Amino acid sequence: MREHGVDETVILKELEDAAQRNVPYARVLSSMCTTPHPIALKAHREFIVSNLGDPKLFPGTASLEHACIGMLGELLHLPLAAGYITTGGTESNIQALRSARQLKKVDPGKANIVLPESAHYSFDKAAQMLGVTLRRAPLDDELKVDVDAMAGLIDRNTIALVAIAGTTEFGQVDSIPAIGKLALDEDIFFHVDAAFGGFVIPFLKDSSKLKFDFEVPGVMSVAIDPHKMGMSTIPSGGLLYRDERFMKLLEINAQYLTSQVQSSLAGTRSGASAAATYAVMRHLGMDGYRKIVSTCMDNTLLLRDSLLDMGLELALEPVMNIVTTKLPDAEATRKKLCDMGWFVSTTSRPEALRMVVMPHVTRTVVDSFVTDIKKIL
Ligand code: 0PR
Repeated sequence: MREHGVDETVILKELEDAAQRNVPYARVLSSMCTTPHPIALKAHREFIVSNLGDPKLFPGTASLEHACIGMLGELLHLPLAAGYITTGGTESNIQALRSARQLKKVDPGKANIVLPESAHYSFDKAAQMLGVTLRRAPLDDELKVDVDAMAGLIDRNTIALVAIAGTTEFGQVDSIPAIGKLALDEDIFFHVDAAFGGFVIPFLKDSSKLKFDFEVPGVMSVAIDPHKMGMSTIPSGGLLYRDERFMKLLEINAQYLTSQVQSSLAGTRSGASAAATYAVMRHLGMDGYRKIVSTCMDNTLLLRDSLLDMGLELALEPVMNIVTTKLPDAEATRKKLCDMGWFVSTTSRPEALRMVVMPHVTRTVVDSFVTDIKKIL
C-alpha cells in the first residue's frame, strides 16, 4: 500500500478500466452465472454493510434470510425446511457432508462417501477438509450414476450418499428416487447437489418427471444456488435440510456473538446475498422463473438444432439448458472459438464441446455463435 492515499477520481478510472477488461456475458457460454436481475443488484447494494455472522445485530437482514429459506423450501417441496444462505454450491456441499460426518461416528480416517463420477470438484475439497474418502460410482449410457454400482460401494463406514440434479458438465439428473430408497434401506444420510438444477428443474415443462428434492423420501439435504439460475448476486447459495437437527450438528459455541452459537462455515458473512435473493425470488415468483427457464430452453433447442444441422452429434439430448456436442478434438475447437472471442468449455468423458445457455445467451447470441462456429467446423 502507498504511504499516501490516491484521489478518488483516479481510483474510479482504474476501476472502470479493470471492468472494461472483463469479458461481457454475451460472449460467455461456459459459465453457470449470469447478469443478476436488477432488483437483486439494488437489494445487494442496500444490504452490503450487514453481517449475518452476528444476526441479532441485524434482525431485519436475518428475517430476509429466514424468508429466503422459506421460499426455497416451498420450491423444494418442504416449506418448513431448515437451512441458511451460503456462499454457493461449494460451501453447501462441504457443510452437508460435515453434517453427515457429525451424524455418524465412524473410526477416524475410515469414513467414506459414495457419489457419482460426475460430482463437482467441490466434493474433493470437502473430502480433503473432512478427512473422508470419496468412492466414485460410474455413470450409465445416459450419464446418470449407476445406482447398483453405488449400492456395491457402500459399507459400514459410509457416512453419506450424494446425487446430482443437474450435473456441471452435461446437466443430467441422477435417478434420485432410487438412490433415496437405497439411502433409507441402508440408513445413510443422502445429499442432493442441485446447485445448478434447483432453479431449472421445477420450471421445466415436464418437471414432474424429474423428482429430485424433498418430495423424494430419503433426501436429507439439498444444495441450490440462487447465484446460478436464481438470478441473484454472487455469492448466494442455499443449503436446505429436511430436519433442523442436521444443521444443529454444525453448531459451534461463539459466546461473544449475539447468537451464542454459529453453524455457518464462514464467520462474518454478507447480508447482501440474502437481501438480493429475497428480492429476486419475491419479484419473479414461480411464473417469472418459468418464463426465464422456458426462454433458456427455447434457445437451448435452437442451438441443439443448429449443431445437428451442421452434422454434429450430441453427447446428450439436453435435459436442461446445457448443450454438449461430441467432437474428436474439442479442445482445439474451444481454443479457436476463444480466439474469436467466445468462451465455451470442454468435457472429457465423453469428449465434447459444452455450452451453457444461461439467460444472457439470447436468440441473437445463439445466432451469432452459430455463424462463427460454422466458420471453423
Ligand atoms: N455443484 C454443481 C453441480 C456445480 O455445477 C457447481 C459449480 C458447484 C456445485 C459449486 O458451486 P460454486 O462454484 O457456487 O461454489 N459449477 C460451475 C463450475 O465449477 C461454476 C462456475 C460458474 C464455473 C461460473 C465457471 C463460471 O464462469 O464449472
